Amino acid sequence: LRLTRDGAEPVTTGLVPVLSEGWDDDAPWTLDGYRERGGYEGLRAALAMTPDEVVTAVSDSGLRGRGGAGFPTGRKWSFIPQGPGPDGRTKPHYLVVNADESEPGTCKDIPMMLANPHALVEGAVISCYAFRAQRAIIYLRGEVVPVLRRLRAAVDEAYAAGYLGRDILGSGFDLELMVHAGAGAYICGEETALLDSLEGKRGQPRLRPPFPAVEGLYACPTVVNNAESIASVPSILRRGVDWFRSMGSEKSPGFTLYSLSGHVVRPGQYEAPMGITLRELLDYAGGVRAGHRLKFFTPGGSSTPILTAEHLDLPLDYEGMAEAGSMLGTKALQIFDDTTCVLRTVLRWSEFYKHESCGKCTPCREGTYWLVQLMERLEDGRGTEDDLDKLLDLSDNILGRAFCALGDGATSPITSSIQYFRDEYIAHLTHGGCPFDPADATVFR
Ligand code: L3W
Repeated sequence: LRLTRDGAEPVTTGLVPVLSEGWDDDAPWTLDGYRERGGYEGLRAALAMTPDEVVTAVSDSGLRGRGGAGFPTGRKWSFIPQGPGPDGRTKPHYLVVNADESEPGTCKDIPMMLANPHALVEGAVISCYAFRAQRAIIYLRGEVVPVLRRLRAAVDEAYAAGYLGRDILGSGFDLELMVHAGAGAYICGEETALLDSLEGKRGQPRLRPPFPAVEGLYACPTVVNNAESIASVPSILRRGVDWFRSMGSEKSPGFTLYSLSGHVVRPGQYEAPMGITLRELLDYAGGVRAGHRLKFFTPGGSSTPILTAEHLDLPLDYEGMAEAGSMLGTKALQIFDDTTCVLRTVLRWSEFYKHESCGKCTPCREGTYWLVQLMERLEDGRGTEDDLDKLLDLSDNILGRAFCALGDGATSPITSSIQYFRDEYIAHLTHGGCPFDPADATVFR
């Protein structure tokens, strides 16, 4: 463990269990277990400060949204209007925790909430105290019933212990927190579709602006933050801004959960300082499975452009991934070795986006349908080189023209795979189908 720095350089190496601390203990999810690890000390520290001081601490820490976009958390909180509006009325404020984890390959929030639900509850209380909200809702992916039970049990424990409800720890601050289960639509992870879903409507994205911070749930100021972002807050209050900033880089400070899946020896969650490289994470994960080499990977789920072995030594942070032409996203590192057919993988993702497109806007609704048609033809060996150009043209017409990030995300695996593996696309055409020996290329068939 290297939680502090000795020299001038921030730590960007080694594993740093913070949210994943105690995961191997017996029943780490109980309130007692959490308190033994310092749980709810961050809340006590926060309640000894003014709400504005808490916002300042989180802003100064540099914590950025862990759901994919990396928006500064403290800045988002500071957008919440305080005091009466022009009509003299003060609207209620809401915190909505986005725990609708559904991005392909993304698997960090669910294990985090299973093992450490109180970190999320404590983070929610601190956050609501900071931007003066008296209602918090955790919007959970509906399929994960064990997580729903565990979160609700943690919320009950927190109410009984005085961390939720009226006059929290004698501070005079009141907060009601509820856990809501979604109904299984990927689009409801988009923050405004999520809000519509919570209001009982069909989950479809809203036009922004107004951003939720101004007009969110029931047209009231609402902070929507990813579950990992909120669960990271208590550690900042407990251990301090300097401690948080001792990890990662100036623009991407702190620790985060990296999820490794696919062709690695030990898939799972690896919590490390921002900016660790995939090469180092692969060392912890036992490397790519024996006898094979890395072919490509996603840095943060299928919506982030794929990268290849030439990017193994780049920092896995917002700047490093942008420089490589990709995005950090959800830090869902899906590892694919040399037995993988790129086209088959991309087609599988395209089918996902087509299935999950909510249909509200034409570029995404029609575009994802045509992406699948073209990808099917190419993968099957029935396409032409013109189809490749058509795919790129179609992607160009979806990117930036869809109502929300779903359309953009659908184009990422297509354009990036053509960038790095055009030869493999051509090989499918000349070979009349997948050129891999089916005995080797068993994956994803
Ligand atoms: C107030 C402004 N608020 C921006 C807020 C905005 C939102 C946040 C980020 O997409 C990405 C996407 C996926 N006043 C504001 C403001 N905000 N300007 O900041 O906003 P934005 O539009 O940059 O991104 P987004 O729509 O939140 C998220 C990528 O994440 N992704 C998918 C993730 C999926 C999951 C999951 O399943 N759990 O996380 C993967 O990479 O492609 O680019 O809150 O309101 N002026």
